[in-house]
Amino acid sequence: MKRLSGATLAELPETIARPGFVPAKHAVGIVHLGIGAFHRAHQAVYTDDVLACSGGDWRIVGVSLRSQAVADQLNPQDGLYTVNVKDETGSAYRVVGAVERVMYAPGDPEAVIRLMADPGTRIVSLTVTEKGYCHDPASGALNFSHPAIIADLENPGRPESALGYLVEALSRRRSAAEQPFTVLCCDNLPSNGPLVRGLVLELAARYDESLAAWIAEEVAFPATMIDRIVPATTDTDREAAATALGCDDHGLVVTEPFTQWVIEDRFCNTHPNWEDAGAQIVSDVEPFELAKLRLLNGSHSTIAYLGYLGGYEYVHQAMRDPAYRELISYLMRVEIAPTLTPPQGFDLERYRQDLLQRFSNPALNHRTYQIAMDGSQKLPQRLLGTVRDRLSAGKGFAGLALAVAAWIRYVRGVDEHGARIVVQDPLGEALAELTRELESAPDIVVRQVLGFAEVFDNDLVEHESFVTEVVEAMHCLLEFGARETVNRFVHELAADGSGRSARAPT
Ligand code: CS2
Repeated sequence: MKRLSGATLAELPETIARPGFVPAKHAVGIVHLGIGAFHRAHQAVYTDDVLACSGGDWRIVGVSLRSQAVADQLNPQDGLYTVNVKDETGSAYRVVGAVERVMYAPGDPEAVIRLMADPGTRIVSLTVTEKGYCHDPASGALNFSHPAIIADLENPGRPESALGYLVEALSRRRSAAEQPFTVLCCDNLPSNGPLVRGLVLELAARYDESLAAWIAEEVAFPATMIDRIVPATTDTDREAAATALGCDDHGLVVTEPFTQWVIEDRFCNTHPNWEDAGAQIVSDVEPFELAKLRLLNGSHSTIAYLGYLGGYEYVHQAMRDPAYRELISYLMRVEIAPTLTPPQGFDLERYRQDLLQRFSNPALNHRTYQIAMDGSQKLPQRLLGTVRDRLSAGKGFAGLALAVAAWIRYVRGVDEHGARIVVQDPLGEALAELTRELESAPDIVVRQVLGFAEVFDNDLVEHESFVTEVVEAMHCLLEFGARETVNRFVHELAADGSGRSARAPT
């Protein structure tokens, strides 16, 4: 079958939306590090809309830091790919033309640095996942013993990490007396802009204090809140797309109708008018970010661990289980929402209802296993900050403790039938070691894990009430399994007038 490309674009059926601009007429203004499915379904779509409505030289060169796969998918297609938006009411396809090409960084790091250093590049954006920042997830400090950071320090002209690329490219901009690019982090990290700024400054200072001072002075790192659920594309998705398009698309991404992007108004160079495409540019992103990380991602991780352990392959399957749905609804309403100060015009209750619906989207096969990945990097901002706030407010956190227990049970690496779980996590080995005796000595093991400072910092294990609650949840998980534990939990909520907070109606 033919493949999607500039040459086949005109042959697509009329029902397929295509770029509202002539791609070749627009130069590149954005270099994006980590061009995975999320970027293609989110920032690239906003940029595609801006190109269509206000033009400008804002096409994107995607960079893959680790794998050749996306370059192989998109380059033979002239950067074109399709976004398939679907839910229970229907499915629509749209071809995106914002991406010019994809570079595989390890193949030619110098070419990537040169492009980033080129004054035409006014934004370098990133989605390299939480672990791509080579930092300690609990403290936010750069991990100088990370192999990629060691390699970058030895050989700055041939970086491996995203931070290494940023520092080297900014250094060249400075040497050439050129205006720097804005660094736009689009990963689900707390205060993502300031966090990345801190990491870049830490690394830069190791090379040259004056470079760090220049970056601190001249370069903007806006914070962002990014939101769109984008499961990994499957062969079934690709087959359905081939039928709809009449050609193969190796770069297809599948997503939900919902999309949101809130960007801090802090740029050191020009930027596309993403507002024209529905993004919000605001002075303070933090309240949006906190609400999203805690309500959406915190619930997502809870569904992922309890769902995976309970035998639910997909998020929507777990959400069809009334007990799971009730637990997630309760968690958001009673334990998480009260820790948030919503931004003006942001209706938390509405957001919660929408999330229950988004998680239940039966057209998206979002694997619990996919979300369960890299938990050590995700837990602090998704669940543990909320636990800390609940502790200091003297409020209950039984649902959060259950989620943490489920994570510990998951990283044990053995499922409820004794089969191996392939735990994908940069700290997976240390966690496997820590949890080896979980079944025989749960109390000791839970306490040890909660004392694992890379994830929990040093404070949480000091809170006896928290430790006890996680231990109790673990006993339940080990004795009854995840599904029965969730059942019991919601029954207790229904019956309970004390201890745990009152039952939350869905
Ligand atoms: C998910 C997120 O994989 C995960 O950990 O929780 O990717 C989630 O789908 C997005 O943040 C939604 O905006």
